[in-house]
Order: sequence, then C-alpha cells, then structure tokens
Amino acid sequence: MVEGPASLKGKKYPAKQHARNVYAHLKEKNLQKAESSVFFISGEDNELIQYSDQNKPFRQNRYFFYLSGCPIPGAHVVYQPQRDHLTLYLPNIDWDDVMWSGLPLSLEQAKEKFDVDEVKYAETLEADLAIINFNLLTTDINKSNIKFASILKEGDKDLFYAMDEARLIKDDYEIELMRHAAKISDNCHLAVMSAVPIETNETHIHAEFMYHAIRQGSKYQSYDPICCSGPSCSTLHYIKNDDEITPDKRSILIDAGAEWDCYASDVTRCFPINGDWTKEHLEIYNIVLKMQKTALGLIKPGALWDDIHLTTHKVLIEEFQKLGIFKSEFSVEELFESKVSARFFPHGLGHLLGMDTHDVGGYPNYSDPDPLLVYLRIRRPLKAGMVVTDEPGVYFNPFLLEDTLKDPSKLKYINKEILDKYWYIGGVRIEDDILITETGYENLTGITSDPEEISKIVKAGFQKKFHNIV
Ligand SMILES: [Mn+2]
Repeated sequence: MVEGPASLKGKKYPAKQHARNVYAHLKEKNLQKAESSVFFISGEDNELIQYSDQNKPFRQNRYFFYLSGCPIPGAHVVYQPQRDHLTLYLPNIDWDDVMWSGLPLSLEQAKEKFDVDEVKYAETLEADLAIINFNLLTTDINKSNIKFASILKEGDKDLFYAMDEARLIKDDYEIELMRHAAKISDNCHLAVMSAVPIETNETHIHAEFMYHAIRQGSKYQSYDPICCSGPSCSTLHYIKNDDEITPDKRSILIDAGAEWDCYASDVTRCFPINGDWTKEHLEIYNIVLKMQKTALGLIKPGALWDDIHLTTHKVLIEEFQKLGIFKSEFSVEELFESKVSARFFPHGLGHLLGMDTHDVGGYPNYSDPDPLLVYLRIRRPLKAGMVVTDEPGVYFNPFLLEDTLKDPSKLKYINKEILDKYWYIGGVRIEDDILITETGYENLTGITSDPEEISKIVKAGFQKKFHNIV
C-alpha cells in the first residue's frame, strides 16, 4: 500500500466529531427536530453495468463518508445524538464472493480502523432501526435502504443544511488529506510540464498525469482531467482530450486534480508547447496571474467572494485596455457596468473544495440575472477553515463571444483587429487550492505558476531521454 500522510499515522478520520458537528448545526437551525431525530445514511453500493457482470466505477457517497470515514460499498451509518452513539453497519459477508474478492474487513478490524462506537453487520439493521423511537432522518431512499423506506424520512432540508455547514469548515485531519492530494497533484503537473517531447496528443497529457497520480497511490481523480491544446483551451470543461498537439498550436492547458481518501485537489496550469511563450500567450498569462494574485491579496475571513470575483473582472478590464483589446476611451467603470468582460471570463473566480470538487455550502444562484455573477459558486463571506479554489481565466472562445461581437452596444468597446491576434491561444486559467486561515490564507498548491520557471521546466524536458513503448 502506498502510504498516506505521515502526520495522520495512527489517527482515525474524525467521523464521530463530524456527527457531533452536524448535530450542532441542526440544533441551531431547529432545536426540536434535532432533539427528536436520528441520522441514518446509506453509503453507495456496487452496481453492475446493465447487461454486464462488471461494476460501474465506484464513488462513495460523500455524506456517508463524512459520518463514517468508511470507503466500503454497501455500508450504512446511524448516529443517535441522544446517546452520542455512532454505529457503522458493514454489508453482510457474501461467502460466494470471498473466492473472487478475498475476505472483507472483520467487525473487529473495522472497529479498529474507523472512529465509530460500534460496528455491526447489516443483517441486524432492520431490527435495530425498528426500536429507535426517534425520527429517522436520511438523505435519500435508494436501492440500499428501500427495505426500511416506511420508517425513514428522506430529503430533510434541515439535515442537508446541517451536513453542508459542517462539511464547509475543514478540520485538521481533512486539511491534511487535502494537503496530501494537493501535493500529489503538484508532482503530476510537474511531470506533465516536463514531458512535452512525448506529449504529441492531448491523450498523452492525460496519461502522464494519471500515471504519476496512480504511482503516488491516488487511483481516482477528483474529476475528469481537462487536457487541451490551442483553441480548445477555450472550452471550460473540455474532456475529449484526444487532439493531436501539432506545432502550430502554441498553448497547453491542463486542469486536473488527484483525490486522496475521498478528498479533492483541483489545479490548473498552462504552458507553452515548446517552452517559449508567444507574445500574446504571455500577455494573457500575465493578466490571469495578476487576477489570481489580486484575489489572493483579498482573501481572508469575512471577505465577500462576490467582491473579490468582481475585483478580478476590473483587473481584466484594465489590462485589456493596456493591450488595446478594450478601447481606452471608455472608463474602467463604464466597461465594468457594460458587462463586456463576462464572455472573456465567463465562470466564477472559484468554488469550495472538499470531498466534492465543487463542494457543498457555497449556495450559488444560477438564476442570477447578472452575467458577472451567474456562475459564481460561492455567495457567502469567507470563513477560516474553508478551502476554495482561486482560478481566474481569460478565454477567446468564438462560440461564447459570438453574441458580444454581433451586438453593436458591446462591440463598440472592442478593437476587433487587436482581439483577432489572440484567438489561437484559446484561453488561460490558473488554479490553486486555498485554505482560509484565521489571519488570511494558506496556498495548498505548490507547483509553480511563474511563467519563467514554467518555461525552464518545459525546456529542461527536452534534455531528457524518454523511452516510449508505444
Ligand atoms: Mn476548479
């Protein structure tokens, strides 16, 4: 087994404390409900692909994991706040399966491994639930718990609220997991930047990242890696990852993050294919870097994410005026009010990060009429213990900009001849994972974003010898 973080050796994932935290948030929201309820959550189970005897890729239910720390498929967890008691139910042993899969964890081993008061087999679950004289709140009725549907209350909004508020603030254990995931991603991004000679197709970038992630024990990625070159860098969630990287394309963008024990990292880096930045690519890169650093300078507890996001739009506007893409006869304020920057930086500045890549608790408003805010995934002040991504981007996407360029009220702000010099880049995004601390922030991402250093790393790759089997 590839070892996890040394700092967590001998420690257990703090499931019991998480259960208490959820209860505390529920109590604050609805005291009566909290006192009269028990939480029951079923984990994900293995599921066969239709007409096949192969399993679909397994991804543990995040709410279940939060209250158990248990990655095993087909398990359940019950928290009884009235007696501060957390019980993990493992799936019954399927003796026919032992031949194929080996022996599962015993009850004793599971008790040793997980931070719960009791471990039982699921065979006792029905009888155990039947004698609980409280409301049994659960996230959802599914294949694993349909048997008990008559006694479960699914989808309780206050329970979701309480779990999301608890998950929002990461404890030291969770932060160590995220630090570890981030470190793995640093190494993977460095490997990708260093292997340009063998990356002649976007697939090779994807493969290089995955190879180094799996080598470090991260079998699963937080999300499907986005590996693009040239104009494809303008597609925000490009996952085709199969275009040839021909010499006429100058830019690469890779957005990929390793996962560790269900905790995510989410990192984007851009680099020039041959190590030399073109004039236009570097200009845009430096704008995005400035936007990212401006945001970092404003990140601290109490700061409103809306304000930080909108400030980065102003940086974009000022810098676009310097390049001449936006006409200088207009004031920054007028350009800002016109919303013309929205289609060059169409997404939000960043999102919460945790077990989910786009983690819970941000309360986005996808029907916000303001195009600058509609895709912003955090709409609340920052608090110590949150982890957010700081990921501004600038894109030249013909599809996204079509409306802007056809609308005279928007086109009047743009020097089209100057804009036309930038399409080939596609886009630039720089993304780091940021822990909010009491005094400011800590950047969990360590891979360099300095354009000169990146250039050196890419060029050093050309000095290496690579042995490709295929
Ligand atoms: Mn992201």
